[in-house]
Amino acid sequence: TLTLLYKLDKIPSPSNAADPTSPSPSAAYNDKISLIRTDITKLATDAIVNAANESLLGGGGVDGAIHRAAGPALLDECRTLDGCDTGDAKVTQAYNLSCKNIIHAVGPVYSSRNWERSEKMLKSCYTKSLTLATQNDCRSIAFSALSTGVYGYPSDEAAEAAIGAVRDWLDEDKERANKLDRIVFCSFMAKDEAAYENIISEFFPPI
Ligand code: AR6
Repeated sequence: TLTLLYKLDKIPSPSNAADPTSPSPSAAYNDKISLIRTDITKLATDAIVNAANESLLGGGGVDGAIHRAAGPALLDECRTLDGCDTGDAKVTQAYNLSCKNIIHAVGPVYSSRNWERSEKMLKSCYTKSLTLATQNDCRSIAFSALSTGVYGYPSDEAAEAAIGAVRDWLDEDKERANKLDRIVFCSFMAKDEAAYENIISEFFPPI
């Protein structure tokens, strides 16, 4: 299934990736990034990221789809986690899903009056999820478009925060970045896919 993701890449692979003298650090991570529009429960990345709520006890949207596909044992494990703060994430097993772990991230309910807090919380979901993935030996991760459904985050702003946070996390610690081979932004609605496509080259410029 990872092969399938590579085929669906919307970003050209760096043509000079094998050249160690190539001075293009800002593009060095392009071959790790994928955009895909699909049902995230079908992906076989090591980790998938759920758009959960603070109870971690399930809900609608992608959360409902993940709980249905994973089976009731997921809820049993979630009950032991004592919820999760907004902007944070917790990890579980994946039960009947093809991935190894589910990372349950709690995005903010969008507030236009307090967009700075919304952005900080959303970015925090992405960076905490990436760190959790590496701590759990996951080499690939697929994010759902956190907060862009019921929680009302505008797609363009959410895509910018999401991709920007991933870029910052990769740049922060190169050794840690190399623990991840693939980071997938998985959208479900055309509006979210378009938002990612519009902004991706700002953070991962084509070479
Ligand atoms: N695969 C991938 N993405 C999906 C899927 C799917 N199967 N289904 C929906 N999406 P939402 P939120 C997209 O509403 O805004 C829940 O009740 C969807 O198009 O699921 O963070 C939780 O329990 C959208 O882009 O999550 C919380 O209470 C994205 O997933 C609350 O909703 C997120 O939409 C969280 O709201």
